Amino acid sequence: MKRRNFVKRTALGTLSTLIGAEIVFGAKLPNGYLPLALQDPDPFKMFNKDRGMEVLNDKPWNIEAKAHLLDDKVTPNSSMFIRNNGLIPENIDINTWTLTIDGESVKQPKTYTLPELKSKFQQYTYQLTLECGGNGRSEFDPPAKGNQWTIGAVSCAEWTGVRLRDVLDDVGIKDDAIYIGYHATDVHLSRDPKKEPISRGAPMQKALQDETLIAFQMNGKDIPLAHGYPLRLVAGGWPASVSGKWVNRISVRNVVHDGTKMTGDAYRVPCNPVEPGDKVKDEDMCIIESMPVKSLITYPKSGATIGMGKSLNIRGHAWAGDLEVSKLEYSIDFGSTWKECTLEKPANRLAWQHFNAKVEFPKKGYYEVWAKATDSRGISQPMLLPGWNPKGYLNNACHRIAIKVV
Ligand SMILES: Nc1nc2c(c(=O)[nH]1)N[C@H]1C(S)=C(S)[C@@H](COP(=O)(O)O)O[C@H]1N2
Ligand SMILES: [Mo]
Repeated sequence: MKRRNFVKRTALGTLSTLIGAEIVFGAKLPNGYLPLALQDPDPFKMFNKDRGMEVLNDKPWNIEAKAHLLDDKVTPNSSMFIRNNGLIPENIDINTWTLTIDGESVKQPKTYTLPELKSKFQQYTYQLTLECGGNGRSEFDPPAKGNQWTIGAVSCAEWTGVRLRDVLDDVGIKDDAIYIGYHATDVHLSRDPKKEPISRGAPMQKALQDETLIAFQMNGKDIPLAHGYPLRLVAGGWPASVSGKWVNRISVRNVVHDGTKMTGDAYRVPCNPVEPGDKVKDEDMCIIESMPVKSLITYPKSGATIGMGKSLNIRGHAWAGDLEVSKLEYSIDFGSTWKECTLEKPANRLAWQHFNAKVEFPKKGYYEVWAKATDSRGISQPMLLPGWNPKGYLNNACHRIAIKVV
């Protein structure tokens, strides 16, 4: 009896420690009951995500969409993938939040509050495609370590903010500036405050583009916490890792930014093709810049059934990094012949483009619809896997859906 009480009290003490507060009525806790505060969080509720999304990792949170969940022209928060390298910052106070612009190549560092940023500079709104460099990683062989993204690590939301260029102009940049690098308030998985989960950037030419924003709104509202509240860099068309979330400092560098995940195999690929599985020398690795041409069939959902004699209206989106998509084709015979889809112009530069087509099937049976986009330089998506690379980046193979005609 005595011993049981002792055990119970110790367990209660442990629970209180885990929660970080005394459990006031702890003595009344039903036997075996786990306080809500310690129950596994429901990521779909926590992040307002569609329950059809796929959780790839919970430490840190990495969640991807499915093709049919990306059917909207502008991606809503509910189907936007989450890619975190560290822990989401807690207790953000927008009243004390600042953005500092510093680095070797600023004349004088300068710090802005959120109201200053919003009032001092003109605001712009753009639809911007953000695709994780590792989207499609799951297909590479030999496999690459990291989150096994299939096709859902891409989004095109509407971002509102100020131009990074206008802010850099206001600060004053020296002639030797070649790169910017961001710093943010998310926490390294080790919780070591000296380590950054990620600190990437882009050459000045990308930093100074009209569409490169320091954003404070997504789809007309405050940016959701998981996507960078209250301030985020958004550089559409480049690996989304350039678009720093929870940004509080941007350094203007006179060298290629050397922050966390700028070096080694991170967001770098062999400058020239290699054999699958090859070891690649550090000096033969190049930083990923503009993303390759790609497309996604978002309607219907793969596996759909259609009655014989009916035509099928397919639709989806296509994007091509810094470039425009100039042609979209589909095939129902595994790539032997292709027909053209109707392709819309982008809402603005770096927004994905919508396509649709009316597909007819010759007889009952199993089909696959493949989609292939071509960029403004005439470069098309590969039908199957593109070049292998150590970390499984840049898989822009044609998207395919299965259709049964009955
Ligand atoms: N501060 C910070 N910014 C970040 C990341 C991060 O872990 N921390 N992940 C990057 C990566 S790798 C991607 S693909 C995108 C994902 O953006 P999303 O979660 O809003 O879809 O954010 C980028 N910005
Ligand atoms: Mo990413």
